[in-house]
Amino acid sequence: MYFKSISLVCTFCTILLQSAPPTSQHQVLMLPINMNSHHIYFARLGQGLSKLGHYVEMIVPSNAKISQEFSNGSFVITKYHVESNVSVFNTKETSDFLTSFSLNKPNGFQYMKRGIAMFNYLVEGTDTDCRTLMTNKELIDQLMHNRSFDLAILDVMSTDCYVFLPKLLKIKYFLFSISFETWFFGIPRLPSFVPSNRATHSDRMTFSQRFQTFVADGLTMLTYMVLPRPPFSKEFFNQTFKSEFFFDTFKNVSYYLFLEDLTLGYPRPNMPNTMSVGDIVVGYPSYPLPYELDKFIGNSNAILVSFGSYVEYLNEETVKKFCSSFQRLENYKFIFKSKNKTLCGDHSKNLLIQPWIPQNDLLADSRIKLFVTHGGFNSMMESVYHAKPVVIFPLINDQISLASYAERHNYGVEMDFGNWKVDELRNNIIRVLTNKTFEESIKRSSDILRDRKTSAAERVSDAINHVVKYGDEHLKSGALDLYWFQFIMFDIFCVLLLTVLFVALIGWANYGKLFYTAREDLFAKKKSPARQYDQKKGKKSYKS
Ligand SMILES: *[C@@H]1O[C@H](CO)[C@@H](O)[C@H](O)[C@H]1NC(C)=O
Ligand SMILES: *[C@@H]1O[C@H](CO)[C@@H](O)[C@H](O)[C@H]1NC(C)=O
Ligand SMILES: *[C@@H]1O[C@H](CO)[C@@H](O)[C@H](O)[C@H]1NC(C)=O
Ligand SMILES: *[C@@H]1O[C@H](CO)[C@@H](O)[C@H](O)[C@H]1NC(C)=O
Ligand SMILES: *[C@@H]1O[C@H](CO)[C@@H](O)[C@H](O)[C@H]1NC(C)=O
Ligand SMILES: *[C@@H]1O[C@H](CO)[C@@H](O)[C@H](O)[C@H]1NC(C)=O
Ligand SMILES: CC(=O)N[C@H]1CO[C@H](CO)[C@@H](O)[C@@H]1O
Repeated sequence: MYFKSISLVCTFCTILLQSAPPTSQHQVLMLPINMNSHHIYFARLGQGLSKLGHYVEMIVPSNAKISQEFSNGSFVITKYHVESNVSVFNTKETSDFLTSFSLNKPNGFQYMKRGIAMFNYLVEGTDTDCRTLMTNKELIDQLMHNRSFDLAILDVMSTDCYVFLPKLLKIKYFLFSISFETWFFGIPRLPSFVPSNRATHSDRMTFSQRFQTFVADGLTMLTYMVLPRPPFSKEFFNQTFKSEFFFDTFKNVSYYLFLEDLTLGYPRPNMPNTMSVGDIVVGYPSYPLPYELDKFIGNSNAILVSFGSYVEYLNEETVKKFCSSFQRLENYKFIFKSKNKTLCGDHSKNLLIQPWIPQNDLLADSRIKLFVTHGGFNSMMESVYHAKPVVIFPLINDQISLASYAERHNYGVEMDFGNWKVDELRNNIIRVLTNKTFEESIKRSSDILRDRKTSAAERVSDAINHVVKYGDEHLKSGALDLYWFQFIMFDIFCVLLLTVLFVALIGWANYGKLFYTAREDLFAKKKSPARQYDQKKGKKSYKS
């Protein structure tokens, strides 16, 4: 039996090797920002590309926490030394902000003020990482002289500083990440039918929702343009590399790779140099569960609970509520991802707490029936891929729009972190498990997701080969050379409106005169033949 399965696996390997020969061999440099979830997207892309024959090297700060499943992968992870031992995205300040935002729902103005301060803090930290990298002479020398990179993949959320590296190496670069502010990229994703990434609207919006979306998109763009950017870029480049620095971070991008998918978002247009590659985070093989997990689940139905790394932010009260919800569903086994083994005391027979879980393998397991999640993109994609219905507690950013999309499409139900009761969670879990609608809906989306001729990695690989071979000029539309107000035809509407106003104004200015002349005309012509003809035509009473 054992040998048979080994030989079966080997046959499978041979088939795989034969059917997917390396298509190309380019050297690709990846520079994600120092955020755990971004490391995952980039690492998945790195894995996929290196399987297709590319040499991929991901450069991250020494304090980056990269899941061990990637650390012995086929692509290279190079760390550079940074002073701090924790990324700005994982500090107490950041977690406090997230917690207070998701639990207290601060009011608009307060939130905006804190949000901007937070934004600056994160941008500053991200930029500091980059400057540390750029002044790491040894590593930069190696990258410049001991490799021959063909292309770089940067993070949409990176600062201008990150563009130095592809500039230095004289290579083209792609941007990869969630599709924020796509007006910048010259894609006609109009606010009339593309809800913003952090809103709960669907793609069929009322006037006021379209208005909100328009204003929100416009404001975000404006904020981005107006907010003080780290001022050091130009000077830093001048001093460190003694060369002139000119770039337009967004316009000089060869390709935009967006972490989005048709099964988790409304239909959206793309351009010849933009691509949706959300499916990069799914589709890799799953392995049997580790012994402890397998034994714990046994023959029961199980529910997976994971809030990603956000779980460390939950306050004690929230945690207690979760614990008692699990207790009240004693027919199910719960697997809860947390570093704190004693989170629920030691009472629960039906609860296993693990600091790390093989999420993909668990979701692939037929005994897992439901996923309680924060609705992060990776987690949502994995539940769609494995057709596991969800109960979602969205916290921030795109989790909010993903949750509302999922609820609208009956993938599961959405709950509010700041306001929920133990029985509510229990009832929702039972409802999602017993009403077949949820399972059927997500199964259908799973089929749609799996019905692709090429994998995301193959599509990106094709784009890399194409750009390395032919450049990117022919892929870029004229939209990139327009100002935003030209792009959304604001100027044309303004001219039209002004014309209408002008005509109306002239009309109005002449109205009095016109009216006066008309009256004079009327009186003058009272006895005119035309008038008499009119009277004859039938208005007898007038005649008499
Ligand atoms: C590392 O790779 C080996 C061989 O491919 C595999 O058996 C092992 O599970 C991997 N380790 C991790 C932590 O993924
Ligand atoms: C980071 O470093 C500081 C001081 O060097 C130390 O006190 C702290 O425990 C470290 N934190 C982590 C997560 O290693
Ligand atoms: C260049 O890179 C190769 C492999 O990556 C390594 O073996 C070699 O030592 C490097 N040479 C220098 C001078 O760093
Ligand atoms: C660097 O900046 C200085 C001062 O602004 C300028 O005179 C010099 O030309 C710059 N050097 C390069 C190479 O652009
Ligand atoms: C673990 O959780 C328990 C119960 O919520 C709490 O009392 C304890 O302080 C937590 N331990 C750590 C290390 O956070
Ligand atoms: C199942 O759930 C769907 C979606 O929420 C709902 O429309 C339907 O009425 C439910 N069916 C039953 C039998 O409760
Ligand atoms: C708009 C813009 O920044 N274009 C620049 C892109 O990069 C090339 C060189 O690779 C420059 O020549 C362009 O001016």
